[in-house]
Formats: sequence, C-alpha cells, structure tokens
Amino acid sequence: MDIDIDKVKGDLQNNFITDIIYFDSVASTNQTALNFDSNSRSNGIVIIADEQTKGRGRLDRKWFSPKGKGLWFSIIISSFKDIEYINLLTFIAGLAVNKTFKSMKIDTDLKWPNDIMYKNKKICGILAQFKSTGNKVKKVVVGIGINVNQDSFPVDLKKFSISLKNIKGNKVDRAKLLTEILNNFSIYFKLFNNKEYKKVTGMWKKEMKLLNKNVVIKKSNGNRINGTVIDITDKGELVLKKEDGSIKTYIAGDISIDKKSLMV
Ligand code: BT5
Repeated sequence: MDIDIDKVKGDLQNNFITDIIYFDSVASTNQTALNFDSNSRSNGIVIIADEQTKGRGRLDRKWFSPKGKGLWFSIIISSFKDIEYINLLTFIAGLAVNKTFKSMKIDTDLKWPNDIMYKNKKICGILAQFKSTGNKVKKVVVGIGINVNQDSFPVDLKKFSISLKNIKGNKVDRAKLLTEILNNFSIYFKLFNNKEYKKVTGMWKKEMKLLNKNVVIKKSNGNRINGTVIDITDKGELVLKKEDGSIKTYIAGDISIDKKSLMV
C-alpha cells in the first residue's frame, strides 16, 4: 500500500489521535474498531484498511470500498462528557473532511446528516456507531469513507458517486489527505470536548446547501415527509417546517430536494 503510516503519525499535529493501526483488508473498519479492546486506552486510535470487503453504511447498506482507491478508516472515541450531544461526532468528522476538500479547492457541501457532496454526488460518507453496556455508551466509532482514486464506479453507484481523482483529473496522495483530515478532526474535536456545541452546529450549517430549501425526508420505515429545512439543533437534529405548517425535528432519515420545488 502506498500510505506510509509512520510518516502520517509523525506528521500529526497537536493531536487527539494516539495511534493508527493499518490492515490490508478487513470486513469493515467500523467493525474492527468496535471489537477493539474496549478500555479507555483505545481513545483516539484510528483503524484504517486498504480494502473493506463488507464496508457498511446506515441501515446495513453496502459501502463500496475497493482496494487502494479510497480512505476507509474509523476513529475510536471512548471518553466524552455529554452523551446527549454524541451525534455531533458525525458533524465533527464532516467538518474535518469538508475543510480538507476546501483546502484542495474542491467545492463540497455537507448533506444532513452524514454525507459530503460534490455537485450532488457523494464523495464521502460517515457512519458513527456506538458500543454500550447497559445504558452507558462505552465508545463511539466514527467511520469515514472517502472516494479518492477511483476512475469509475459500479453501475448502481455511478450516477450518485464521485472520487477526488474524477474531480481533479489526477491521482491524489492518500497519505497527505489522511494527515490533513486527522489534524482537522483534532481541531474540531477540541470544540466538541469544550462543549462548544453551538459553534459546531453553526459551522456545519454554513456548509449545508439544503437550509431553507424544500425537501423530502425518507424515514427508514418508508414514510416520506415534505417540508422546508429551517434549522439544525445543537444536538444535530434537523428541524423541518412541514407543509401543514407544523414543526418537527428529526434525528435520522435520507433527505433530498423536493422535485416539486425545482419546478417553480
Ligand atoms: C454512509 O451510509 O454514507 C456511511 C458510509 C460509511 C463508510 C465508512 S468506510 C469506513 C467505515 N467502515 C464501514 O464499514 N463504514 C465506514 P449511507 O448514508 O447509508 O449511504 C450508503 C449508500 O451510499 C449506499 O446504499 C450506496 O447507495 C451509496 N454508496 C455505497 N458506496 C459508495 C461509495 N463508495 N461512494 C458513494 N456512494 C456510495
């Protein structure tokens, strides 16, 4: 593999990240991270693989993770102060990756709750998973999947996916990319640790294209709700003004532009 992990470790600055553990191939880095030694020493460890054979998205959807072509990694977090703000860890990861893309002059935006998009195509997906005993969350694993050097995608993904190479026209150095993302993650994580939740959501909202837009939210039970996105709460929930005027908050769902609103 072309990522020199020792060099990446050496280039980490002021970092929350304590170690990076590399695998050639795993089923899912999130799964490996969840199974990893559960005591507090795992705080800040990154599990990264060159390939995932069973990479996963939300609701057990497949995440396409071909060998050597992307960054597929998971950050273990086992110490947190306010459990009720835990969903913001997905936002922290999104902000870190988005900032890194912006520094490469790539004009990406954040899509609630866990995607990074380039011109309506997905370039990065984030999946936070929790391990708990009783009602106490023991650790959170924040999985980040980034399409880096793919030339093309399988037919079912083609229309909605894009890689950095597709955008830039040339191969992107995965080691440099990883270093910058981890350094940015540490910066945003500090805000989270300092309980600056409003600041985190404020920054996230600025990078979000669908604020004040008419959208459709598809729930996992198949229900579809139309409305206007009016806000994101400090805990990362989406606030929707429904067509009947009532206001509702959502913690999960798939969101897309309401095609009706494009016709006006
Ligand atoms: C996500 O889920 O977007 C979260 C993806 C998280 C992947 C990382 S990689 C490291 C870590 N280990 C794991 O096993 N997972 C994490 P969701 O919003 O549910 O989107 C899933 C959908 O994205 C799929 O149903 C496909 O339609 C699409 N998809 C799959 N692979 C893709 C890819 N490489 N690029 C763009 N879209 C993809």
